[in-house]
Amino acid sequence: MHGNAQSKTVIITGATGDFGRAFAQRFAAAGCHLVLAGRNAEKLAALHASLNVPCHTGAFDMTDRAAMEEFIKKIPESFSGIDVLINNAGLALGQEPAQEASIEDWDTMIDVNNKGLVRMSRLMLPGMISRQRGHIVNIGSTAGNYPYPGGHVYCASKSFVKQFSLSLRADLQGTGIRITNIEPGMVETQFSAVRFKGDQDRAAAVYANTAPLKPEDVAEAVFWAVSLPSHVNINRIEMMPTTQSFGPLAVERF
Ligand code: 8X3
Repeated sequence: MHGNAQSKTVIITGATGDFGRAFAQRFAAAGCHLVLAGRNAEKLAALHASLNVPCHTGAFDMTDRAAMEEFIKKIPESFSGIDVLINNAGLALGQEPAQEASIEDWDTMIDVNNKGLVRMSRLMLPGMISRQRGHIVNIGSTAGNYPYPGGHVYCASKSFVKQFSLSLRADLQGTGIRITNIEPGMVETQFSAVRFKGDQDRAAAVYANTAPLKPEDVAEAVFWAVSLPSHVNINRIEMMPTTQSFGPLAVERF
């Protein structure tokens, strides 16, 4: 292993989701101390109990700015020297054409994927800068690079994450703080069950008869970027299953 990941304190949002759990397990395996944020206190407690490293957990909703600020204010001293923020909380809701999509779903995606992510970043950066070390890993998506039917706000929210990540790098030059955007394609998780609001058959069809990435594959990419020596910044990692590639542009014919 490169660097000294084992001595790091890592905060993970969306910690009880499939990605969050895989990230927690990967960094715990390296001996990191973890701060786990999620909405469900019971699931956080279960995850905490399954990990053999010091953990602090906090249950709040990423759309609740006051609760987020309170959570950050109350991080115990022994966990407060955060080295790595993994902005993982995020979701897709719906895949109807834009003109039929739910505006509430659009608001929720923007609130969590974008507003939640920028607020967490803004709140954690001053401490990282004062400690002269830190790494923000944003969980983007191939959806931020390639549009697809019904992707509208989800795709746009992930493009936002990509550009925000790159722009942060410009502002943080001279601070030593690293920024990485991880852009996975298809990964078999609860992502599609959430997108399709519990329609398990439709969700399962997304991953049927192919070989999607696993959350552990994404965790390995995150861990690699964080483990590199501090003079190396990985700007972006775009990753897909080998079974996923590109289609032609669509042409309307008369
Ligand atoms: C998830 C990948 O292609 O379902 O971010 O949008 S995709």
